Amino acid sequence: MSVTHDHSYVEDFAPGAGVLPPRARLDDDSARISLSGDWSFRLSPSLAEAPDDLKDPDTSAWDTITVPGHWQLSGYGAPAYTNVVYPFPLEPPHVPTANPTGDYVRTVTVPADWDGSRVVLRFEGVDSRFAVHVDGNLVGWSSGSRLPSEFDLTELVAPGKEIRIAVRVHQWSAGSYVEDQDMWWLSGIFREVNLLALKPSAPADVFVHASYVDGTGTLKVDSDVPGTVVVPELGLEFPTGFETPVPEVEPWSAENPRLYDAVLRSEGGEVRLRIGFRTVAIADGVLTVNGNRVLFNGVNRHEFHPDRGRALTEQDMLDDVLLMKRAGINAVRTSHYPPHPHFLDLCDEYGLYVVDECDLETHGFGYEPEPPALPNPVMDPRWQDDLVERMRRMVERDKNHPSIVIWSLGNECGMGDNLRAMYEFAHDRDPSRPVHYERDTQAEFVDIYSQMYTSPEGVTAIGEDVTSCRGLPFILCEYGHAMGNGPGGLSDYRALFEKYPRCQGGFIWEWIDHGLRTSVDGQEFYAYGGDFGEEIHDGNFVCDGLLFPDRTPSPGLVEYTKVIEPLVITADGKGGISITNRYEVLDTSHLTFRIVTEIGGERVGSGTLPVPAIAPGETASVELPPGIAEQQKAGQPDTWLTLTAELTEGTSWAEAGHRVAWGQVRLDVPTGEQPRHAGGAAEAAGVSGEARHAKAEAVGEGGTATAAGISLGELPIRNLRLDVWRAPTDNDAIPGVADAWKEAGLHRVQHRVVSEGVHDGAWEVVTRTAPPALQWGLVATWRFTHIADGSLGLDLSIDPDGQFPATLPRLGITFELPRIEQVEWFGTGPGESYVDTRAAAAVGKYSASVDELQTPYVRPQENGHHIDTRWAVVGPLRIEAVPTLFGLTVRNWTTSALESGKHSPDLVAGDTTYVTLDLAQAGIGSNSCGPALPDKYKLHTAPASLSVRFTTVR
Ligand code: IPT
Repeated sequence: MSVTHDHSYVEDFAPGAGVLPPRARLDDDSARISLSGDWSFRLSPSLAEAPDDLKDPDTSAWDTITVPGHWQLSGYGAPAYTNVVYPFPLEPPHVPTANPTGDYVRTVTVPADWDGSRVVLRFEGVDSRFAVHVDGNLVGWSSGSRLPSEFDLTELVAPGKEIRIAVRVHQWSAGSYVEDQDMWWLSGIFREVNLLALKPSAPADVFVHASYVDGTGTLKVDSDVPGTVVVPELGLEFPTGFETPVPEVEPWSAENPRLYDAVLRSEGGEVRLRIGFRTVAIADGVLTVNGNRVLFNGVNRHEFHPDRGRALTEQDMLDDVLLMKRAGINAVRTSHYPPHPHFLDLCDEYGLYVVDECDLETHGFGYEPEPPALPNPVMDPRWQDDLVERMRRMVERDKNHPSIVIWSLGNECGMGDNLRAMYEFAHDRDPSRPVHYERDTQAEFVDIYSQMYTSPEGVTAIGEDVTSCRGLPFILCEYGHAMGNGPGGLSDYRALFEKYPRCQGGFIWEWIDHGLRTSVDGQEFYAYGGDFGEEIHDGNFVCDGLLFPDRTPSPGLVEYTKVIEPLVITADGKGGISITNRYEVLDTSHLTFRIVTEIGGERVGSGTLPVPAIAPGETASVELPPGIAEQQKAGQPDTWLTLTAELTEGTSWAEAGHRVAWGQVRLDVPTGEQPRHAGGAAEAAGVSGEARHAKAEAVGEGGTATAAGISLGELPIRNLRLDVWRAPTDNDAIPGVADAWKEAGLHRVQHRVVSEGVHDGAWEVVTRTAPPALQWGLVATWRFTHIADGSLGLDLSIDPDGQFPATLPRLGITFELPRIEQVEWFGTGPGESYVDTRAAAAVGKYSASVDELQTPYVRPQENGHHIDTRWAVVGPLRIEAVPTLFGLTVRNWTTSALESGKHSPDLVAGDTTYVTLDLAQAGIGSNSCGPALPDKYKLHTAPASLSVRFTTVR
């Protein structure tokens, strides 16, 4: 048990010892041996229990582990999730004695022909701190989990001989204090390890400077070993260290990521370079790339895979990039650490603007702690070397990526001199890129004004006051918290980014849900905080992405895609179609425009629409082809035209035919009065609608209606009742909105029949729906009428009574049917939609199974609503809105099961289907981390009515 060798480095403030200076990651022809694969592995629960045998370990009894990987996802220890709080006591630089220690050992033979080369052992990422031993010699130690470290082994190896590498990795270290990112705590060698042979006569560090100003490029390549730069495509050949004008060159941008292959030749070898000419500038408070204002349609990306954690494969990274490009996303903030370098290669190649963020967060200390609270590490001089070194390691590694347009110091550390020192390093070393840090709230030193989760009103104020914060360009480095159902209200932000030049977009929080694939009793689900027995944790706050853990797009990504699409297609108000090009550099000539017209969801025509090339920023009005203009004149109800812009030819990121934008125009109403939906208004705020009194007899032979339910012929429609509750979304629950609704008793209302009888030719039932113990209620009058065609009409009117709550989660009716499988409807789809998440909902006719109608949010919650439904066929029952539209929800479990479920296997279908027709439902918002739901999306309690007809279909 005795520890004889020195482990004091675990709690050292320094960044490392015995490590080589950072340099650019190069694609060169130096020899290398990948050390990915099997290593011998042993996990000790604490440092004290880790045997002191790394000089000559007997690994015969050890396990085998795969590198790269996290030990918690390889069968050792357990993942743990906290957001802000540290899972250990705050007494930097100390860490708990129970500090899991992973020892990795493997051998490798240094090739005989490596004689004369420097032999370097390179780690791309080890979490959180590690020491390297080679053949019993301690080589050094390093820290900075998401940063590379290199060790010079030259003196310790002999060509042709085998060496034994032993790496001791510590779960906790002084470094953990500055790596408090909102994610799983996962340890180990999680990125590649390589053994490199560097020839002294070959470049080891290169800095490419490629700019583009006023149509002309300039190129200069600095190299630690001089050589010649050759760019065959440009006919260029010139020495390193010299600046060369490049007159005929295409610039690099996210939309047109033009790269030029180049090679740097030196005596000792070649370095392949991919050069993108581009200039980032800030002028008049606007950030430009090549002179064009950029609007960041961005996302915050953590590295995540549900089985591998942050140990991503190249395919995982490509999947992310392709999904982003196909969604029209043009920017990524690498929250909150430098990503695997291959991801940046992909961003260069496919075209994504990158905010490369340093591996730094100290959120759990508070922003500006005052004594006696401990200083935040960014204020404490003992951390300065480590923090500046972190910045240096990122900038040096990544400086040659054209995709990186902004450096970011880190996230959520408050303010301190160490940040200023980091800024100064980055600014001096690379003046070509602005530097970002959101908690420098007054922009004392940073080059960009940045906030997170600001309300639309807040963004408006910043847009209006162009001199605030030194007049710098403004971005939302985080907004649109994509936790669970949502985010809502994205269109409101987009409008502001277009209105105010300095408001240059933002980055949705975040890209992917970090749910870890787990199974219990043979049932698979995605685990979140607390599922591994953590004592302190932050539950499902780790699942707040636009993608589900398996990278399936959530409705949030579908919505975001629509909100940021590069063209806006609407009615032009003059009988034609207006198309606005929102691209930064592309015109529309790469797109084919397809028209489909439908009447009541049935296709009546299709074709292509010739559209002249529209330049970026321009709007064109296009006349409808003659056939369609006639349909428009005919004015049949629910005649819709859908215009889709598709890629004419395939690109590197999508096939020909990929849809980049679409719009719908309703042809049967004057184009000046285009509705956003099928039919009349059903706004969340106050539902109106004429009760339609069918000229019919009171419910007779065909259907029966009582307070308990109705039946249509043989079909029982059970438990028909008013419904005012939804399973709280994360955006309802976290800010306490759902608790306020519960205080008003909305989750447990009771129903009382006040009266029933025949009135004015209808069977009229009056009910009062009210919570126990409270004095308010909703009085509903249900008028059932038998209609000549055999259907049953329901005219419902609702009046709140007493001290009713100001807002409701929903106002609808719910009933039960014997279990059904399939639903067809005419309204909005194909995915779910709510009043503030309906941009992507197109009017049309859809069909889906009840299973398909459920959105599998990692923590079960309200989902699957379709706003503005005109009619639905739910199994044997047809429901038609006359004339008001309803929100449709169909599921095979109750709201209360949905509410109490912790993971998807908790939701079990029974033999009953629950159908809810909403008069209105509250919007979604993004209040789990963001502003309150805007008033306009709340459902204000007010008198309301609904008219529907039920028919059986066989
Ligand atoms: C913000 C963090 O920067 C981010 O990492 C994440 O935790 C996000 O919140 C919530 O999911 S910080 C918050 C105080 C606004």
